[in-house]
Amino acid sequence: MVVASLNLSKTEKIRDLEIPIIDLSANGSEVSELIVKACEEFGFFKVINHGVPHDVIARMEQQSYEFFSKPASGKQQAGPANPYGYGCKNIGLKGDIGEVEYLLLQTNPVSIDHNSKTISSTDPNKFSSAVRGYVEAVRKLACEILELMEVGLGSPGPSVLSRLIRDVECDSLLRFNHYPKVDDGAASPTSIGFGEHTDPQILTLLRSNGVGGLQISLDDGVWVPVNPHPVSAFFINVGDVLQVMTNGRFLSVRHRVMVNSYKSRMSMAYFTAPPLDATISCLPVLLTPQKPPLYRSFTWAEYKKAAYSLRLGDSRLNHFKAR
Ligand code: GA4
Repeated sequence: MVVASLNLSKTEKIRDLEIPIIDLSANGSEVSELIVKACEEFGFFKVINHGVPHDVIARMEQQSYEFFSKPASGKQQAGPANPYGYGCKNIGLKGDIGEVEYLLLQTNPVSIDHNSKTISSTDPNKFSSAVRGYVEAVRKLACEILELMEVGLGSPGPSVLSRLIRDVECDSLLRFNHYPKVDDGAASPTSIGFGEHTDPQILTLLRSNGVGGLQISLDDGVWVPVNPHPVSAFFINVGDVLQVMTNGRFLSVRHRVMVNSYKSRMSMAYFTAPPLDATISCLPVLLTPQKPPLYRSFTWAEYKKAAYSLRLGDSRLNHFKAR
């Protein structure tokens, strides 16, 4: 266990900054431009008027709340997170830890139904129907954002990115996190819930319960707190695969979650990933003789294997640079 990583450096800088808010009900071409700009500048933005029905979110949040309210023995029935299942403090397979408990699920219908039986033995159908409804709605939102993004990038023809995550074989994941509030006396108020990292996938769609803690890293170690949004919003971040597919134009943003001593944070993250055998390479529209590919092509399975063989905070993309 690497406990040292829980302490923050005293020299660390925190800065407040307006995170871009994108209203998806606004005019299409303007929205496309704003999405591209946010992905280039921050690799991070919020969306409002996103079309995910309130009751779909509320049902999913309720199920998550009920799961984390169970005694430890009940939660452990969901199986250890290696890598999918219930995890408490241990993150990944290489000894990272954080002040978090979580449930990590694959999102294909067969896995959802199978896992629901151990996650909610009293009412598995209620759990699986909430997950199915939520996944369907957030995947639709992810496709919409990816399509707008490709229009903004000037990519001709049907969207390559949304096709990858619509595939029945896609490897997208759903993660529920519970960051219990820390006892004032027992831990410092700057404890790490989830250490700094980038997401390996294409795009992440995140919701939280209105308790802060998420921070994004801009450059040179400056951290920006992402405050909860007053109206229903999703936080969107660019993952490693999207950085590769845009030839480094979009930033896979480093982020982390801090815990506090006044209120528990709950969040739900949907990670959109391609099928395991999909080849990841730069979108043709972004390749020019002046801008050759920064990364070599690889399959998602290859990338995922590398991710699980490294530590949470390691930079995986360095291993995939073109020669
Ligand atoms: C970060 C993004 C997702 O939460 C996740 C994480 C995964 C895990 O918690 O099992 C990883 C982490 C994440 C990146 C590197 C590897 C894998 C822990 C870890 C040390 C589910 C994912 O896909 O990658």
